Amino acid sequence: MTPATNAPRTLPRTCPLCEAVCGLEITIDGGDHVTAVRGDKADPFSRGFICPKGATLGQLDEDPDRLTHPMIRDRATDTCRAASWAEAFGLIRERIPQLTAEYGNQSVGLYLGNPNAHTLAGALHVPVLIRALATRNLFSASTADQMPKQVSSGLMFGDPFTVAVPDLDRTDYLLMLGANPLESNGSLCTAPDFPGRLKALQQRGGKFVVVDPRRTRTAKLADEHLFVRPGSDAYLLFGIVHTLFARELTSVRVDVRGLEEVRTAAAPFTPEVVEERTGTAAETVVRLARELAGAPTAAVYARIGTCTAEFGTLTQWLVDVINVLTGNLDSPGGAMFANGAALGIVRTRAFRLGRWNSRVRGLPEAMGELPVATLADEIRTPGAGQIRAMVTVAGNPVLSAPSGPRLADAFAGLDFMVSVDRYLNETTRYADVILPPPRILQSPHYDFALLNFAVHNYARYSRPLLPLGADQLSESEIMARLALAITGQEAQPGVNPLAAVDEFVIAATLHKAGRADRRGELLGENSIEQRIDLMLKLGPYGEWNGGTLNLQVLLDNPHGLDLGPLQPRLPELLLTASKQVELAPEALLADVARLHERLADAAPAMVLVGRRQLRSNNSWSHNVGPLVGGSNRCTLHIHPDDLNRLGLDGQAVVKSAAGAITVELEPTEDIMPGVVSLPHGWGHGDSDQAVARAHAGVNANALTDDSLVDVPSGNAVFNGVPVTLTPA
Ligand SMILES: Nc1nc2c(c(=O)[nH]1)N[C@H]1C(S)=C(S)[C@@H](COP(=O)(O)OP(=O)(O)OC[C@H]3O[C@@H](n4cnc5c(=O)[nH]c(N)nc54)[C@H](O)[C@@H]3O)O[C@H]1N2
Ligand SMILES: Nc1nc2c(c(=O)[nH]1)N[C@H]1C(S)=C(S)[C@@H](COP(=O)(O)OP(=O)(O)OC[C@H]3O[C@@H](n4cnc5c(=O)[nH]c(N)nc54)[C@H](O)[C@@H]3O)O[C@H]1N2
Ligand code: SF4
Ligand SMILES: [Mo]
Repeated sequence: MTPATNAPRTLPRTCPLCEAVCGLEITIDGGDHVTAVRGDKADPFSRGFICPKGATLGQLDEDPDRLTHPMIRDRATDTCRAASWAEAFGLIRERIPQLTAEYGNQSVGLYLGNPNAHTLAGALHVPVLIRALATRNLFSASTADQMPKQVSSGLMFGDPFTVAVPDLDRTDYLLMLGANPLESNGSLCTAPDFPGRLKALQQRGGKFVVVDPRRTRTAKLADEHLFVRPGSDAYLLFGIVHTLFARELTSVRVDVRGLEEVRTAAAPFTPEVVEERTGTAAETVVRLARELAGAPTAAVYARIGTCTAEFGTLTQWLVDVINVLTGNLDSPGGAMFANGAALGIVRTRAFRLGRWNSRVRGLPEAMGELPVATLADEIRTPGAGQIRAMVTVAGNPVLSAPSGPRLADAFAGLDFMVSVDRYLNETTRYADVILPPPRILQSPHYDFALLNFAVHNYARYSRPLLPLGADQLSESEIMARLALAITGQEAQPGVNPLAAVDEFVIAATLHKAGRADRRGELLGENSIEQRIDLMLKLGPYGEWNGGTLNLQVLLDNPHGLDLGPLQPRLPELLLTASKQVELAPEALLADVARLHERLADAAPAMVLVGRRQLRSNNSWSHNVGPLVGGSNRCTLHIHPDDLNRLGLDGQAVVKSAAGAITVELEPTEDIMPGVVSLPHGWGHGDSDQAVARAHAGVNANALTDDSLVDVPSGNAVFNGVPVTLTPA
């Protein structure tokens, strides 16, 4: 790649691995080898914080098992060989248009994985691919993750991206459910050094309470930890809402509609009813309500443990209902809305749910997507509109989607599959063509998505630290070329397809902004930078919007730019028809009946939940030596009482409605009796990645069941899955 002619250098760059967006200082030798990664002390947001994943970013980036050339699979022998870009795109250009000509656009499905939220290509150039495919069979990790929050925000505020985050640095009281930021570093709450921010909360006299069926590292730091039966958070939060009304503790400070409807909906969920279902004592429910109402400022925050559950959307809704009822929504120290610096998609119409439905199960569309829990159905069920080919970008749904092995079977039966991925892995092994992105350090970085969920307004742009090699394409260019190939087109000689895409977007954006004559003023080395400059200039701090921000300002501040604490943003943000916060959206009130009905069902004797591990990153960090082993192993946490009661030792067979696996047991007092926990992203037994194969683990999603979803959002259910355990 780069000849070793440079002097060693240390350069700043944002870490792209998780939502904490830490600033890093990366030392590179004379060539392209990373010799050290440290936290960037000059970053005003992360202030030098780094975790073990960030510290090993160089090893991940230089992983000898990563793909460096396009790969083409020979179906007869099921072997992959390196190919040229021309051959790879040529094959796609031959196969996909054939399928769409015969079976229509719906015959090609698209799955977008988590790293798309962390790459510039994911934000700026995946949309081109979506437009080229023009398929309703669009799926992503969002419906295995945060869709319930986005649906609830969409219904309450009119925009699914208007997501309130706890004002972590100023709050006096934080009630946190189903999140473990000491391991995950936070999610839908961009907060580098989350642990330090929680300690600061305590040091300034505040309190934080964790609700989790496991006594996590976060729970141990907390002032109080409450065990909760998996999947029962909506009852707990309804109990708090009930109490706020019953004891006249409400102090609503934003303009809302539907207060009485919420009071009525909460009426049946008395603290006593809640105790029965959640295991949380009635007086604790009442005390939590009093503490939330009485604290000078307070915020409720609930994350993946509560999203990927049977009542995910109701839970997320109730979080914001409580934030409203206690006078903390959009108020400093409460739950607030960040103001990202880059102009995003300008929405003018209120969010609508279920504009169309999935073909096989009739599940509702949300944000243009269908639930990943029905992807296998759409591939396997014959008929008009059946998916016959797939494109996956930065995803590993065989390990990350519910009923993963069923999805693997479905992929195996496809006519054609293309994956854009760093690795040949559990998912991409079914692809006919794999297109590899370049190294992380060869890619530019700006957190278009995550900075809209930050606990402090901030912006940072990183140029690529290393140039592309002669035979490499940027991931953005891969998207542009893939979009062409899918529509049967070839790049015109002398035309860079990426620049053409960017030019189109720039022209349209300038036109919409009434600045068509300003094209010549855009700064930047290439069309991507010019797009960023444009989004910054038109953004809330932008030079073309009464402010000073543009690309040059970020280039002059390579360690990041502090844009100040969160500010109240209502009512301007509201896109609801009423221009009020919709506290009781019909689609959610309708789902309360389901919650109520479930009260009559007996709770299962044993349920499965997930967990994240500090040195793990979903499914794709297990090939980095220093990250695997020790505490980072794929074991089933089980309470010793359950272990003894069931006569288990060493390993157990875990069975669910969806499947069975044999797994190593790890007894711990830190989990509720009646609950077992298995991390996801493991199951690398057949992997070509040597380190990952040696630490294979098992696929937790062989147990999760794709027939179960959170009804309003269609989100997958990973927590509270009924299981039985028997000796292995
Ligand atoms: N049981 C259970 N299942 C879960 C969860 C759980 O808690 N429990 N969590 C869910 C959640 S929150 C999520 S977000 C999903 C994640 O689900 P996915 O996004 O499907 O899975 P990842 O493991 O993140 O896989 C990312 C893939 O992208 C590739 N990759 C990495 N960087 C890049 C890049 O820059 N470009 C490209 N093109 N590829 C790249 C990796 O090699 C890997 O194949 O899993 C979900 N699944
Ligand atoms: N180190 C590391 N960091 C990561 C990731 C990773 O894989 N590893 N993944 C990233 C991704 S994609 C995401 S989305 C975020 C997620 O970030 P977090 O939301 O913080 O995710 P977890 O650490 O899995 O914490 C979820 C907690 O929910 C608990 N839980 C399970 N079921 C229930 C329930 O029914 N009710 C309640 N109240 N709690 C429950 C689990 O025991 C667990 O402790 O993390 C990101 N950061
Ligand atoms: S916390 Fe997240 S962003 Fe920060 S260094 Fe670790 S992986 Fe990177
Ligand atoms: Mo996620």
